[in-house]
Amino acid sequence: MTVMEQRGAYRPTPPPAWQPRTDPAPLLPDAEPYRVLGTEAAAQADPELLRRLYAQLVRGRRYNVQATALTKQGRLAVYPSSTGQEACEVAAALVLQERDWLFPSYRDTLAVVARGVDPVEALTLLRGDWHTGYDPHEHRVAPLCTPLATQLPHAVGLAHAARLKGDDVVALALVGDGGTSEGDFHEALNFAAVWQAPVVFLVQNNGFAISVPLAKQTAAPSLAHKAVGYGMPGRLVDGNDAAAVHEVLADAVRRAREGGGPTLVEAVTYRIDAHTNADDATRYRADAEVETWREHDPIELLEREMNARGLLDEDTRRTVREAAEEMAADLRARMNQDAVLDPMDLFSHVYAEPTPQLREQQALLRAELEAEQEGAH
Ligand SMILES: Cc1ncc(C[n+]2csc(CCOP(=O)(O)OP(=O)(O)O)c2C)c(N)n1
Ligand SMILES: [Mg+2]
Repeated sequence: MTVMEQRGAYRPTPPPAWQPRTDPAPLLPDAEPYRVLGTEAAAQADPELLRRLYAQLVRGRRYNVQATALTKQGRLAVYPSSTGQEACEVAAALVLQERDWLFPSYRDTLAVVARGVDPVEALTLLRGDWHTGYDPHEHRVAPLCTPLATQLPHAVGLAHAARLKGDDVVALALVGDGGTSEGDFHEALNFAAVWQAPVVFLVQNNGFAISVPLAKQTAAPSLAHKAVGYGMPGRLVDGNDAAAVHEVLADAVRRAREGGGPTLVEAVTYRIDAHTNADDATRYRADAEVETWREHDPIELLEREMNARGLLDEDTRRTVREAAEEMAADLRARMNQDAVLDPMDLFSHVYAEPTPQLREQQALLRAELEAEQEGAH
């Protein structure tokens, strides 16, 4: 049923954001990114959560390495690695309830897999085989979005619709620092704040939009400050501190669920690998900068904390490593099988009713394929 058909039920009450705001102070982000690991706050972190985060971080890094290797073997067309950003990916997946929705960008395969999507299906699009590759409804994960920031208005629309229907659903949308310069970012945040939609925006500020550094992307004091202009809180967090990202996102998700409206979270992190396997990052950034960030590695930060609290013995470490290796071996084996594809699928799902041009192209391709078949006999 469309919204128009259920017009009787479509009676949104004016949301609280329609009250004029006078004090921007509560919306402002902290001056420094929030940290948990290595601080006094770490003592409060739940050991079980730290163990889950750790297992997923290790698995995620192994996934990035394996997927990158598959591009070199010609098994994967392109892979935007999130090595260095695993804490954001994993925290975003673990913070949601089953009924919530995740809206990823092309760099967020790890979040998608950590939410339960099959590791091979999550690569279908990047392999160039088929549309999304997985059923978005199965795990409530929207398609990996290649056009920058378009996933944000989708997330707001879904969250707003869920709220109108009375469904207890929060949408979490991921976007990069470069994506914050898109019109879709503005439209999504403005709409979400005015309507107090239950949505959380997580900006992974990894320092670059391909070769464009953050300093050329924005003149704002931080990306989190952008929240204030829309009338929602902005939070700044260390994006390599899995416990901190999880805590900040958990607060934002809770707030959204309780009707408090959207939050913009900026996670300060770094893209250790090149933009994709097709990019040469040495052309626009110095190795020394990469090395500095390697010393602030999300897995090592968590390991250090867990060691200090006696939460990581050699057995646990081995079990986690072995599980990651098993996942990688399975990914390798299945990605090495040739996909069986029907070239005519190119025309499926383009429009509900194919246009005359599409029909014409479809007929042309069919004729060519038939001629090829005949030639083969
Ligand atoms: C609308 C749109 N414009 C341009 C591009 C080309 N493009 C692909 S990735 C990228 C950089 C995005 O950087 P950022 O948002 O920081 O994300 P990151 O790749 O760092 O995760 C650009 C410009 C695109 N995919 N979509
Ligand atoms: Mg970026």
